[in-house]
Formats: sequence, structure tokens, C-alpha cells
Amino acid sequence: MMRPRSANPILRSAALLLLFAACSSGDTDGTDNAVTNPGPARPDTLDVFTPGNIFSPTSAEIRVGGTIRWRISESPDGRGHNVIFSGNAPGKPADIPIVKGVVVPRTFTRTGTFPYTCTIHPGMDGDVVVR
Ligand SMILES: [Cu+2]
Repeated sequence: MMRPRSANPILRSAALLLLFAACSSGDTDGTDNAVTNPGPARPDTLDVFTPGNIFSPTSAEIRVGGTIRWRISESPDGRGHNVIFSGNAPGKPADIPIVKGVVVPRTFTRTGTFPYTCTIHPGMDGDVVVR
């Protein structure tokens, strides 16, 4: 004859399942989905704009394998902008020549901080932090 205690693990499992289901169904805005079910790793894509003579955001953070898209508009002086990376860090992407009205992507395959500047406009600086 089975002892009553033998059902306890099953009941405990059922209770845990119900608890999990209750927690999951509480997610109404969908923001938790990436945490509870990340799926395959996917790189971030982030846009950096040039409103006037600044890069926005000034510091852009992405995951390894992520892509920054510089959306380079015409500068107030009509000359456009460039993106020149400093240093020789491994994974440093290719510089972007003087352009305007274009979107130029660069993918970052190594972690690190990659500072850059627009050499046309003094003080127009930014960096990409790859984590
Ligand atoms: Cu510039």
C-alpha cells in the first residue's frame, strides 16, 4: 500500500508550476520576456545622431557583436561630419570619412571603450562602450 507521503513531491512540483505560471502571467508589458526567455544571443543595434555639432548619445553602449549606426546629417556649416577612432585597441572599427545625409554602420566584435571624434568640429567627441 502506498504511503500518503509519497504524493508530496508531486504536489510540491505542481505547486511550483502553479507559482511559476502565476508569475509568468503577471507579465503584462512584455519587458520581462528578454530576462526570463533570452533565446539566442542577439547583438544590439544603436543609432547615434548628429543634431548640430554633437554626437547623440555621446556615449553609446552595446553588446559584443552589436552595431552602431551613425546617422550623420548635414552639419550647421554644411560640411557634414566624420568619425575618427583614436588609439589602436583591438577591434577598433574603420573610421568614417566626411559624409552627410547617410547612415554608416560599424560592428564591434571586441569588448572595450572606443573613443572617437569628428575632426572637423573641435569638441565633437563620443565613445562606444562594448560590454
Ligand atoms: Cu562634425
